[in-house]
Amino acid sequence: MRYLTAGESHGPQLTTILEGFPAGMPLLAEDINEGLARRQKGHGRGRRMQIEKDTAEIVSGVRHGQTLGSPIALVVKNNDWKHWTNIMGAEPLKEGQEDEIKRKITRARPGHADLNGAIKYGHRDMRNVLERSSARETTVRVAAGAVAKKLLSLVGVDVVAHVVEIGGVTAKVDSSLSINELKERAELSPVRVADPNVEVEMMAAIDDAKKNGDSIGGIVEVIVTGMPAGIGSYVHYDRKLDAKLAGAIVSINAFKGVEFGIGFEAARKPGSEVHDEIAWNEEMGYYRKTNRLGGFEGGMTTGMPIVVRGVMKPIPTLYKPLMSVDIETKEPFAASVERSDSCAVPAAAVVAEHVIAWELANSLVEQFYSDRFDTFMDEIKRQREYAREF
Ligand code: EPS
Repeated sequence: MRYLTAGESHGPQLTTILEGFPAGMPLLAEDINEGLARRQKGHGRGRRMQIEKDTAEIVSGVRHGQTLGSPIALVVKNNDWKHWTNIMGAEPLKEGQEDEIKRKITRARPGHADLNGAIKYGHRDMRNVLERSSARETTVRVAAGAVAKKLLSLVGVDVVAHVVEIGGVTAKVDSSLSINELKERAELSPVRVADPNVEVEMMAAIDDAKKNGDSIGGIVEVIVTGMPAGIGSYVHYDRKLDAKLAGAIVSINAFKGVEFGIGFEAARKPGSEVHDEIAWNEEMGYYRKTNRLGGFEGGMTTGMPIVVRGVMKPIPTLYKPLMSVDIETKEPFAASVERSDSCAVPAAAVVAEHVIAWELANSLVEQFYSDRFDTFMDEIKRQREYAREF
């Protein structure tokens, strides 16, 4: 499967085209809108989220609530577009209209795509870069991932994300919580954290950052249950599923690192405390007594829950800007100040959940390919039975 996204942050709409879903899969706009609404939430978001109310329109590939096997096109309109029609219009500017548009952006924001993007594409107005590099694009990545999540839910795979750290405040998550309890707790939290004891402290850290014109980052965790064992591959580097998940996480705006299971902690422990012992019983088939490797061995799923974490740097748009250089004069200047969020970690957790869902759905479609959704589901069922008895 593959998907493309198109759209500028303040353009008329965001679009995504998804290819490769089997025909006959149930799909409703509300399956997608739930994810979009969850992405808009979170303490620390700026004013833009009060302007938008993201909903997806399914404009092709679905008829009477079922996928057709043809490309699925989804559109999310930008409500803010009405304030930007002159600045962002596709038509050439008319005589005298130059005065109507805002100043050119010539002072790159450190940590953003602004300067590198301007050099690469030859843009003298860095708005041409920031409109597309904006995390607004994650809206349609969530829309695409929501269709993937629907496929996963129909074959018994559950994906949930929660926040485990914001601005140095760390959650202690009760490991006996079921995935559903975790999901419920995170959903009720304004910072998407499952540990109620740190919620207030996290919100205070966000408020402090905002008051100081600053921003803070954090760590999100995605947990997946129900993936069959043996998905992915060990035979070639570009078929390793954990590598694809790692790529998906680091492709989210502002994400700088990724780990599975105990992650970087593995560097500090002997092998006997890192690897998971293998066992078998009638009900589960093969399982691991622990899950320190986070659901992967040799680039393939083990059948244990997948546990993947990603680290998000603080958003680089600062109301207290860092120093930069004006590309017109080459003089030192404070970077441009643009409207932004002071912390988007809770929203980014939702994005992480959806980009992981996409990779997992893709891996299943690749391994159990069928043009028809019913036979695709049968194949997965057969695989589970086979793996249990193997
Ligand atoms: C973003 C800047 C802000 C955020 C935006 C990401 O947008 P604006 O420039 O319109 O204030 O609100 O995030 C979204 C619009 C979104 O939907 O998540 C940026 O520069 O990355």
